[in-house]
Amino acid sequence: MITFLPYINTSVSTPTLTLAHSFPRFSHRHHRHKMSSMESLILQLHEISAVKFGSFKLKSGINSPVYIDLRLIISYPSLLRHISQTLITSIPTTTTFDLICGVPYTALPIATTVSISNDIPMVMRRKEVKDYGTSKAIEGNYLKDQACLIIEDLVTSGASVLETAAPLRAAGLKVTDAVVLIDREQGGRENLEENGIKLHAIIKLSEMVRVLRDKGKLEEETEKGVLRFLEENRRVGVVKAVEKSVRVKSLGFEDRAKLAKNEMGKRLFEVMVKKESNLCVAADVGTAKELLELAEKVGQEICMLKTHVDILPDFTPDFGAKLRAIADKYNFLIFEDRKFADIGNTVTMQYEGGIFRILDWADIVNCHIISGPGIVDGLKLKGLPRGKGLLLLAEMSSAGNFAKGDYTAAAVKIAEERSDFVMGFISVNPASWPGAPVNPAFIQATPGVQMVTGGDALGQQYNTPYSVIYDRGSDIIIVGRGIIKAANPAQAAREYRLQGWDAYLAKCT
Ligand code: S5P
Repeated sequence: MITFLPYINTSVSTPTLTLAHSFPRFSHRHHRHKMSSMESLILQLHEISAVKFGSFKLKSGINSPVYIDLRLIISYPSLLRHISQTLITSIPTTTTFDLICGVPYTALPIATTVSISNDIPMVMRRKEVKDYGTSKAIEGNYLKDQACLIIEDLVTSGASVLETAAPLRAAGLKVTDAVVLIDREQGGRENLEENGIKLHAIIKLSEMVRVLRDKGKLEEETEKGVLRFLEENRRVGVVKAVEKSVRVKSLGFEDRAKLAKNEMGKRLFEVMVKKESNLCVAADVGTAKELLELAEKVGQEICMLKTHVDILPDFTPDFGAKLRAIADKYNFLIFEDRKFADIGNTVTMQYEGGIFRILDWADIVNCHIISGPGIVDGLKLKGLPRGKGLLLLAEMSSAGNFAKGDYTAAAVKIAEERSDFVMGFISVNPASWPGAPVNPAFIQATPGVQMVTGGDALGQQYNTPYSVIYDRGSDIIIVGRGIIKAANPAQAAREYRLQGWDAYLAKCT
């Protein structure tokens, strides 16, 4: 029978309660006994053989001289309690949260123990649900914008934490922190940081081997072998880890340019490749003057500039030519977000006429399909002979919108039947569409993007560049206020471009 070292828990404090929404928020005091508690944990984990030394193949495909199997801890209730208390008391006081969520499956009992002994509500992520858009992906009660702390047993690349963070974020929860029992120090911290998640680790693998060596549980040779391994495998790509388990490599934009039937779609793919940019800036500024200034500032970073020309009080007939000059200088396409919605005959006139004469200067326009396929035929009549492209609004980013299910499927059908003019979709989660991935000849462009998830007061809902491109299967991030309201829009555009492009590369490598 195994005897454990004494349970060290004298400094555990009750959670600080402050009201956030209708649930209490939690933060935690310090852990006076961190070192001794940590050492004691390490020894106990070693004693139950949750830590093994030898040669083991990891989920990420690499061979490791150390293997950690924390599933065993459920057989040792006092150890499970010890781990749970140490985890929760190790989080900095500045970190507040409303809920906790364990990464399935090993961390579920840990999260449950934390929940019941600290009276913190828990939510659970259903591993088998693929569609993050439905509330069923997350079990339990929660409110939008509540902060959720992720609890994990072991982090290597951080892929599992990200797989849990994505549906939580998609459900409107804020995920900014994760606490883990053991950090294998193989890039998880960095990968998570890049995705806006701070990792709090109780035990680092290098510390663990040092403690075991100090306590005479490990040969010097073994310790050296593990430390060498860590040195040589500092970064396990999060992508590789995710791909191995759930993903198929996506086709690159170069190949998709060849598949595109619409000329403007082909050109957009080519611009994206050339500029290494899948960023579209939504230039929703107050005047035409500001818009042209913004286009100069962000031109270098974008593949496409999106306009709402009907909001510009100082619009003049030469606006189109001026914007075209900037677009040519920086090699980006102009997308007038007109959202046509009328019958075919009316939209032909709206496209071509009026004071805006959109057809003269916009490379791309979009339309709803609420009126049926005739709207596409109408726009095509005018646009196709002039080499233009059309995006169909298959989904929308705003809360409570009706563009889903059969409506989205109808948009795909209309696009397939008119792929000489339709170049793609405005979408939110194309990876969740029935039959996904849809025809790669089509481009997916997604609005509702900011560096952190959330929304505005009028129903807009935001996802991060990574989650939009990588998890939700889109191609282009459309960013408005995240860039135009930034202190330095040029720099913000650069940051969004890098994030968007990294996420694209992650899908294709
Ligand atoms: O569903 C949609 C479709 C579009 S085109 N949701 C959207 O937000 N848009 C547009 O994207 C919207 O009109 C705005 O120009 C931009 C989002 O701006 P942001 O400031 O919220 O990033």
